[in-house]
Amino acid sequence: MNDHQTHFHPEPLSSEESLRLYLLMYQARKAEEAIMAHYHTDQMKTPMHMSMGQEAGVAGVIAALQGRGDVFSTYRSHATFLCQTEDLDPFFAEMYGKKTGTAEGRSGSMHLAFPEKGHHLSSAIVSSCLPVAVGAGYANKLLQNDRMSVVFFGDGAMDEGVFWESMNAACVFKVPMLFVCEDNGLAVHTGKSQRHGYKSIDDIVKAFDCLSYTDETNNVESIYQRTKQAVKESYALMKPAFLRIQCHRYLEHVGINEDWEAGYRSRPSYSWWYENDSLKMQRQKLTTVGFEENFLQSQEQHIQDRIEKAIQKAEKADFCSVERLYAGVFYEKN
Ligand SMILES: Cc1ncc(C[n+]2csc(CCOP(=O)(O)OP(=O)(O)O)c2C)c(N)n1
Repeated sequence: MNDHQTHFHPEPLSSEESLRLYLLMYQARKAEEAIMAHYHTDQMKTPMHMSMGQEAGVAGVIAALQGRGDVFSTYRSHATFLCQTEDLDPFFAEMYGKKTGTAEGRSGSMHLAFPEKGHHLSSAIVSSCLPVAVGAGYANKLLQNDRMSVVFFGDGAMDEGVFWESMNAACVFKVPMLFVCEDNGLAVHTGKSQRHGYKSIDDIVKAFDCLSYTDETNNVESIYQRTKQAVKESYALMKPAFLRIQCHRYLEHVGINEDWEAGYRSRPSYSWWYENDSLKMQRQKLTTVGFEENFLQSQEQHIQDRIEKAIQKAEKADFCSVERLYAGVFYEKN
């Protein structure tokens, strides 16, 4: 914990904020459950890197930015995209490869982008969004537009040189922005101890001239509060903020299934994460702050209905024309 974090005494959340956080996570979780239910039809021609289990970090951070975030993400970006845009139609259309998708169906699950709604980029190339986010953060600083660049990445991104260059540049140029490390401890099947030549992400980040925060609670409200603090302090001190969120990836690296039989991890060692599932915890919280069961169920049903409608629309939509297939693709003629 950094010195400034000892003064972390957040205001209690309003019941509306608690509800909003839950519904953001619920939408991401149910959208992925719908993918799991429909994937076997083989109409979604895209590999799936599922966010399931990691929703609290994404919803907490994005909600804390209150619409002022410029979001950059990884290929594991279903939750990021849906929490930022709350737009199910282009999301599912892209999964089905249809022209109403975010990239006219040409890029699939790993490259979701909707700049008009603040979700600028996701990429299959590990770490590649980091320098772009630093550039956006620097532009925001010069423009004084009250927006905040935020880049989500996994602990595996720290295995890439460009991570260190991006952190360095953000610190040297005093860019107020958020680096959000979704630390699930794995790069595909390889744990941190086999990849990192240092013992602690928190300790090594503290050597930079930036702010650093850690959340290991899997509690969306805690992450929301911590991000609000990080945003405030990042602007006040004109420094980047690094937020490490400990999390657990529920499913296989790529695909819609569990993979305990692969042998690189065992379910019992993750029992805490299932007992403290972020959605389960937040739903319990909502009942303790007075939301009626009927009301919560109707809110959930509304989201389920929107997901079903988005899938139906995506199934019926057209593919983009052959002429559009290479539109926007950069190449040089010899
Ligand atoms: C530049 C680059 N190097 C290697 C890969 C192969 N690769 C795909 S996923 C992955 C692991 C990334 O782990 P992490 O960043 O922690 O993300 P997570 O999958 O845990 O969300 C690697 C090395 C890649 N896609 N890009």
